[in-house]
Order: sequence, then structure tokens, then C-alpha cells
Amino acid sequence: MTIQKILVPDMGDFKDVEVIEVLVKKGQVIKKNDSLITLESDKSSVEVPSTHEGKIENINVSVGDKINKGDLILTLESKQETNGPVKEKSKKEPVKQKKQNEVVQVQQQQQPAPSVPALGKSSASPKIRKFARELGADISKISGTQRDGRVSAEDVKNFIRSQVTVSQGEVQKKEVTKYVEEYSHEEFGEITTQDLPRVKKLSGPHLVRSWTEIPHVTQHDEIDVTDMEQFRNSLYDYYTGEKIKVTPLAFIAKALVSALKEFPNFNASLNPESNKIIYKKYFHIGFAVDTPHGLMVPKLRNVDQMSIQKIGEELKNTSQLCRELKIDKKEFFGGSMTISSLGGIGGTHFTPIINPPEVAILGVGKTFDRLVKEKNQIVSKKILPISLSYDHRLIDGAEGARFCVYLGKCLGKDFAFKLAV
Ligand code: CAO
Repeated sequence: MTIQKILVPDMGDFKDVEVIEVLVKKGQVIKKNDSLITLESDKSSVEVPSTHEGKIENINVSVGDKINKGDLILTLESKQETNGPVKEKSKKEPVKQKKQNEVVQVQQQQQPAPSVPALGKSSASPKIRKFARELGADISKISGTQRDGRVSAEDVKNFIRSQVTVSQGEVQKKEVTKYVEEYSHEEFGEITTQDLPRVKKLSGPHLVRSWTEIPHVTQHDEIDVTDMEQFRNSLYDYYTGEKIKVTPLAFIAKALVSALKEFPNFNASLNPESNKIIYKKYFHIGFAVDTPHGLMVPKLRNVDQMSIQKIGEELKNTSQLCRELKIDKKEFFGGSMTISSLGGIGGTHFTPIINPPEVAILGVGKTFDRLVKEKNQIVSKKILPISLSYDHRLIDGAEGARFCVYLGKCLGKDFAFKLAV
């Protein structure tokens, strides 16, 4: 029987890291690689695994302690052989000596630091780590979809789902279906292949997650924007007399903010785990940008506080930053709702895919002319096709329809009043 000292391993360039969780108890029998404590820096948290199996003799750290590489975490009564002592720089009490007349011969051994991911690389909160542990998932195998690759509860669930399927009460290993084409493409003629661009590689899983997990409803509508278009085309700079060029998208973004104020369920996110709805008090509108690298969805912050002209300028600047790959990654997160406008290209209705954790997205087509009968006269109207997709778990069809009607009003006759609010 030996006494093993389990020390704080090398975690990269970090000092005085806080212990936020002690995952074991004195007297507990643990296996090699069982998690002992969770450490958290300002960037991330990491669990420290045991290098040995055995019974915990003493725990030398507690929650709130600030520790460094080489500090003593705990001592273990172990039958395992050790790799020989290494230098210890524990601040804590050394392991208590056993009495000489004890039957078991006690050797004090120290363990080299186990290898754990450097702090700042492993990325999941202690709550999520605990959640993963409870479900028996190895957090290091789960790729995070959140900012900086942080793992969310949803990622853990997806991982579990990908590992097993529950059928008639039994948990079975899921068969991974590989689709093999019966004939190769080359058999039908000449082909070339190239790598999927990086942006598409990154956005692919996000789109699949949205499409397969969110019950989408897409509502199509048409908005009479004749007045708005007249107004837009009549904008001139007061001082220079030059025409101000603002695309319809700036008006739509402003109108969308009015609709979000009226229908807070659209400016929300769902936490299916806690069955909670998160309502956002800010109005950060995402807009899809077509770039040579793939689709990007940056956010315009605080659109409620911007004039139409300012929104127009920000749309131009931000889409330029995306196309030049100069946009900050953070700008792709923290949105209220997204607009996907194909109005500059063409087409009418389509099915926009929700950009989670948002719960709705507005698709915009190209404005077209339509002849309508008004007061016994045939007049030409400018019609804007819209397609609103929403998460049916939170938003009902009736609310979706009301949202479209309201948006129509904001962009219709009383647009000036609504947009000014
Ligand atoms: N109806 C008619 N004309 C429209 C219009 C609409 N709904 N929306 C824009 N236009 C006009 C603009 O007024 C502009 O006209 P001028 O050249 O006469 O000034 C022209 O179309 C081009 O506009 P734009 O596309 O450059 O600017 P925008 O503000 O409308 O859009 C941006 C900016 C970044 C959204 C756009 O450039 C873009 O990338 N769109 C593609 C988005 C996309 O890919 N969505 C699909 C996502 S799902 O895969």
C-alpha cells in the first residue's frame, strides 16, 4: 500500500486558479481518470483527473482556494505502482505520517502531474460539465457550438442523441448510416472536386441543427410598400441636395424593430432544458450577407436607436467587413432576429432557416409591380414579398400572422409614424 500525492498538473500559462468544485469525498474509492476538482479561470474551466486509483485519505483543497501547478490536491491510499517522485511545491499541509506500528507499510509517493487540457482550451461551465457527467458523456469529446467553442447543454444532449437511440425503453447503439452512391460521379462524365469553404464548413452543422431540431413554420405574405418606396426615392441631403441612397432593407430593419417591440416572443430565445423563455430588451438585428466565402450573419446593434440613414450606412460597412473577412467573430452572436434579403437579387418567397438561438427570421424577396383596382381605378402598386419562419414551440400560427400584418402596417401607409417611434 502506498500513499499517492495527487498534484495540480501543468495547465498552461495560468496562476492562482480558483477551485470551484471538489468532486470527491474523503474515504471515497476512485478510479484512475476520475475527475477530482474543477478549476476555473476567467476564460474557462477544466476538471483535473486522478492519475491513480485508490481510497482518498485526505483532501487538501477546498472550494475557493487559489492553486498553482504542483500544489497538493489530495492523498490517496493506493496499491498502484508509481512512476517515482517528482518535486512538489504544495502550500498545503503535507500528508499525515502513519504510525510506525501500522501493519501496512506506508510509502509516501508523489505523482507527476497528469495531462489535462490547458485552461482556456477546454470550454464548458461547471454546470454543463456536471450535466455531461450525469449523462455519462465525456465532455472532451463534445464539440461546442457556442462562442469560442464553448459547450452548451444542447451540445451535450445532441452528443448523447448521436450516441444512442432510445427504442421501446431500451438504449441501443445508434447505427451511423453512411450513404454510398451506387455509381460514382466519374462514371457519368468528367468532374472536379474542391474543398468546402471554411465558412460553409462552420455554418453547415449550425444549419442542420436548426433544420432538424426547430419545428419551423414559414408564413408568406405580401406588403404594399408603394408609399414607402415613394418616400425612399425622395430622400435628399438637406445641405448638398444630393440623393440619399438607402436600400429597402434599412426601412425593413427599422420596421422589424417596431414589430419586435409589439411581439416580444419574436425577440426571444428558448431554453428547452429549463422550459424558460429569455426575452431580450435590446434590438440587435442580424442580416444575412452573401460573401465569396459563404453566408455570414452579422448583427447591427441597437437598431432602435439608429436613423434609417445610419442603418443604411451600417449595412454597407458591416457587409463590406464580412466580405473582406475583417469582421469580429463576436458580431455573429447575440442577435434579436435575422433578416435574409434576396431583394437585391430577385425572387419572391422562400423558406429562411432560423438562426438559433433566435426564434424567427424574416425572408425578403424583390419588390414587384402589381395592378390593383382601387376606388374603381386600376393603379400600380409596389409589392414586397416576405417569408417569416418561426419556431413553432414558442410562436403560434396566429401570432405569426399578426406579426406579418403588423409589419405590413409598419411598412405601409403609416410607415413614417411607425418608423419614427
Ligand atoms: N426589392 C427591390 N429592390 C431591392 C430590394 C427589394 N426588396 N432590396 C434591395 N433592392 C435593390 C437595392 O435598392 C439596390 O438597388 P440600387 O442598385 O438601385 O441601389 C440593389 O437592389 C442592391 O441592393 P443590395 O443587395 O446591394 O443591398 P441591400 O441593402 O438590399 O442588401 C445585403 C445588403 C448585404 C443583405 C445583400 O448585399 C446581400 O448579401 N444579400 C444576400 C443575402 C442572402 O444571401 N440571403 C440568403 C440567406 S439564406 O442562404
